[in-house]
Amino acid sequence: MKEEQLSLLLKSSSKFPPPLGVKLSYGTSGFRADASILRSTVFRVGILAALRSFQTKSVIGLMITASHNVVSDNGVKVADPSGGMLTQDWEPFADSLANAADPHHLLQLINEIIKKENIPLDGTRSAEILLGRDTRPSGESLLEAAKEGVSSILGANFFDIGVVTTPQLHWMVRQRNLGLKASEADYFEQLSTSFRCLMDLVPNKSGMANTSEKLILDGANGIGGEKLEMIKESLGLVIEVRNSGKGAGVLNEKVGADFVQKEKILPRSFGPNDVGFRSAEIFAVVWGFRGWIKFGGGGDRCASFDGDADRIVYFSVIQETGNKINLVDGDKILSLFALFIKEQISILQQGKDGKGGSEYHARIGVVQTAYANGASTDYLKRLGLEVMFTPTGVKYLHEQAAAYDIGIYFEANGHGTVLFSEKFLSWLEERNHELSSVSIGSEQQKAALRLVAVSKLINQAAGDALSGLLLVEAILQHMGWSVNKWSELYQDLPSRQLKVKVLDRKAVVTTNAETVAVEPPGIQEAINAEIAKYTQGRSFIRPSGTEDVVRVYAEAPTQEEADSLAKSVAHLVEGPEYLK
Ligand code: 16G
Ligand code: MG
Repeated sequence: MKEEQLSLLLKSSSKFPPPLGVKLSYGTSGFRADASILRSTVFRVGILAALRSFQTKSVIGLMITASHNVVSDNGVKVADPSGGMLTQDWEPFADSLANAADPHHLLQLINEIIKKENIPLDGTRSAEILLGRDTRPSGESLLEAAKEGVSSILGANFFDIGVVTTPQLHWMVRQRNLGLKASEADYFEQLSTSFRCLMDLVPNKSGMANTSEKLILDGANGIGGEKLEMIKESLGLVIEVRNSGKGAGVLNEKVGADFVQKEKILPRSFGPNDVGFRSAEIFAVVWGFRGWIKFGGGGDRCASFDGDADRIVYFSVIQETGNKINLVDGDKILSLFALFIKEQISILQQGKDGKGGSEYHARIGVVQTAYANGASTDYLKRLGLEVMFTPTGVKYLHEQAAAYDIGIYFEANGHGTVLFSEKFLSWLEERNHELSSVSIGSEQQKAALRLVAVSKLINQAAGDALSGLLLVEAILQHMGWSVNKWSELYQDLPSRQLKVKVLDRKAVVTTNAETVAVEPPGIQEAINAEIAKYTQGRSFIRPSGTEDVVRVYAEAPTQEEADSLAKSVAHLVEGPEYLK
């Protein structure tokens, strides 16, 4: 390392002493903690991002967010050249840099990374880091720390893209590295163009009555609502944004996708009045007809984003019960996407009619985690789809989905997207070309155009609530479905999630996509014995990647059984026998 570089690093890092007595770890989605202790961490992640950019000779992203956590928390994570999450090989570097006790130790670690990864810090290259942040008040000062971190590596430059959703940052990194347009205006343009293309291809517009009414968005008082407001005019949809973050509401406080999915109740600013008139049934005597008349078949469609808009769930309001909702979670979004895509692929395949259509057997894969409701997995298998399971965390699902021609992944909590392989997209383009010369406007060509539009609408870099919402909206229009009709694709099995505070969550070690606990010894046998008390019960435990707790999940034929199974498994975790 050159003298100039050395003294620059020593000087800047002495301004960011690490918090005393705290050990930070780069978890499922980067570092997260109370914002007051994160300045040194963000500074050091700035250094890490610069090193990664030099090593990969690509643009790297750095996002300051704590997603759905309380507003006083913050966090930081790195986006790799593909726009995906930081490669797992580099996570240990993140951990070691974040926990270095002083500037000299930090310098030594940086040197080790440079040697190990063969990073050319010889001043002949430059590096570029895109910096984004969510709406947290602590974001501004942490951004300054990130800037200092990046700038303390000679030749590294940052570009501040401002307050954005996490998926926007991922998208921009990907676009930049592909040499494509990458501004926010380009992002909006791509979303609205591909959305309108799908709307133009809706087959039977008269079937749209149920879905043409208002969509109400709960923006979690974060950034997503504001971004949706910015493009909604260009979409031709009627959208009302609540909890946009501009009013008095607090970020993620009793609002947002995480709250709605876990609590299964209405977020703030929503109430029984949000049951649309269309869902009403009235008893009528009209022209000799006597009976209940059902209007439409669904209340207003509501959707919730999380604070940084990489999660989305839908719901509708159940009038009779005050704050209860009919939750349409990530599993159902996944099922809707899978159904639509499979339908388009079958139409395309029918088109191999000897008119020059080239054969291609597109491999569609669906990726879920152990949290996926068992009913959704059954449904997807009934559709004839290949379903794979990975541990919790976007990086695992994303990696698995990328192995298919079309990989559809979602966590029940609303994180997910659809990935298209380059090979499949080139074939699709070719097929589209062939079809336009032999049967323009045919069903096959429309199916090809729809799939191309989906690949442009849905974020290829990361799960994106905004693009996910637009794809749901387009498919509902295509099907002529209300949110309730969509929800009837299958009936969720009752489930319960609990969390247990333990001394050391790492004492729980799992395998088989987190469905089996291999440590502490004996606990899985005890869980199995509890499960055996129920017909068709399912339960697992796993250490949280974001909180100091062990999570418990249980599913059973009735809510009472799911509750009691979860409770007895939580007891095992709490009890002295295994974890204390
Ligand atoms: C993070 C993950 C999410 C996962 C959740 C689980 C990303 C971008 N986010 O929010 O995928 O479902 O953690 O949290 O990877 P837990 O480990 O605390 O249960
Ligand atoms: Mg999030």
